[in-house]
Parts: sequence; C-alpha cells; structure tokens
Amino acid sequence: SSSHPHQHVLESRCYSTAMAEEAKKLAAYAAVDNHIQNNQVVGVGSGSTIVYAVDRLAERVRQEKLNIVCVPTSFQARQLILQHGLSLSDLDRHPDLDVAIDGADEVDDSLTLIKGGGGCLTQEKIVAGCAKHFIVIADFRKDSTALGQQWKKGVPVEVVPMAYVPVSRAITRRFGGEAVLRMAVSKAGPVVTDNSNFILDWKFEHVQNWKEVNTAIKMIPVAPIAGIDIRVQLSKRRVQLQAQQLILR
Ligand code: ABF
Repeated sequence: SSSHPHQHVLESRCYSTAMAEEAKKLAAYAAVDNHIQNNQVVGVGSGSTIVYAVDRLAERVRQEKLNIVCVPTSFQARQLILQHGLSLSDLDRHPDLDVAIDGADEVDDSLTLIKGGGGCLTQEKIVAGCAKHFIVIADFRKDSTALGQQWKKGVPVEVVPMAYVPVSRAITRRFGGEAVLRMAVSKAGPVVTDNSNFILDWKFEHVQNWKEVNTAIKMIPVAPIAGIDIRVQLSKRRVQLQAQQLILR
C-alpha cells in the first residue's frame, strides 16, 4: 500500500525502493554498454543513477582495457571518477567531448527534460553542450506525460544569490506559479551549488511552451540557468528508458 515507507505510488502502480534501484542500474548499464566506446572523452553527470553508470564504466575500463577520459559535472561526479580510479580531466584540457552521460528528473514524449533536481544543473548543461552526443539515463519513474506533473518538484533554476528575488518575480510574473528558494535540509540556510549560487524551484500551474520558457529564463539578467533541456539535433535525442518490465511484477 502507499502507506508503506518503502513504496511509492506512481500512475497507480506500486514499486519498491529495491525495484527503483534495479531499474536505475539496468538503464545505466545499458546506456554505458550501448553508447560508450574506446578512446572517448566522456562527460560524467550527477545524481544517484549516474553512480551505476560510473560503476559499469569502471568495470568495462578494467576488463576491456579501455582508454577513457572523464570530465565531471559536479563535485560528486569528480569524487566518483577519482574513487573508481578513472582518468579525470576538465574542459580546459578536453573542451570537445565525444559523449556526455547523465540522469534526469522527468522526460516527456518529445524528449524534453527537467533536470537539476540534484542541484548540479549548470555544470551539467555546460558539459553536455560540449559533447557530440548527450545520453540521458532515465528509468520508468522518469517517464512523464506532462513535465512537472510527475514529482511536482518544479523546474530548478540556478541563480546568482543577490538576484534570487528579482529572478523569482520575473519568472512568476511571466509564467505564473511560484519560484521558491531551495533551503538546506537543516533549514539553516539556502542550498548553495558547486558554483556558489542558489536554486529557485519554480512550480508552475499549467503545461508550458518549454522552448519559450527556456529562452525567457536565459534572458533574465544575472545569467540563471533553467533545468530544462530541449535538444533538437537528432544525434543528441537519445534517452534510455529501461526496466519497464519491473513495474509489471
Ligand atoms: C542529475 O541528477 C540531475 O540533472 C537530475 O536532477 C538528477 C537525477 O538524479 P537521480 O539519478 O538520483 O534520479 O542528473
């Protein structure tokens, strides 16, 4: 039942935490096996799904003696790369990546994504933008018919601290809803990103034109970054939605 602490209800189906972990792992392993090859420079995303991807990548590097260079998208990704003994680089040395691999919060039918629930969106977007191919690992829980409806967490927007009030007002005045400063779990202060910025979580009331929203947010002074990813190049439109069978169990 939905009252069990380790069960969640999604589209009236139940799944356990163990099933969610298994789905993340299956999707991550498939993404690494299908899309990463020898002699590549790989952007490494953030979040809990990417942990499985880096596990698998490190395993393949060892077993197949692959020559892979990794560029991180966050402090977490950097630690993962180091802990797995993978080769760590940066955009100074490797500004052209073969592939970037990352998780997402929601994915709709046109492969528009909400990202940044984990707070690493700015570097994720920069690294993905430097890659020829962008591979998104999303298990069945991330499959969304209308962005924002799945988890009700809204769209994260990273913002320069002194500008969070005007940016919040600019977003809601134009698109409605509310944009709330993300607070630390302790409630002692706001969440501070790897770039020393704040995050606004914009919760909107109705389905939006994501292209318009993305452009409009980018145009607000103080260079905020919205956790929306709209990719038009076919080569970049790859999402690994796996483990559907798990929900049928
Ligand atoms: C990053 O990690 C973010 O863009 C996204 O918000 C999050 C997904 O986390 P998880 O894999 O834990 O669901 O990719």
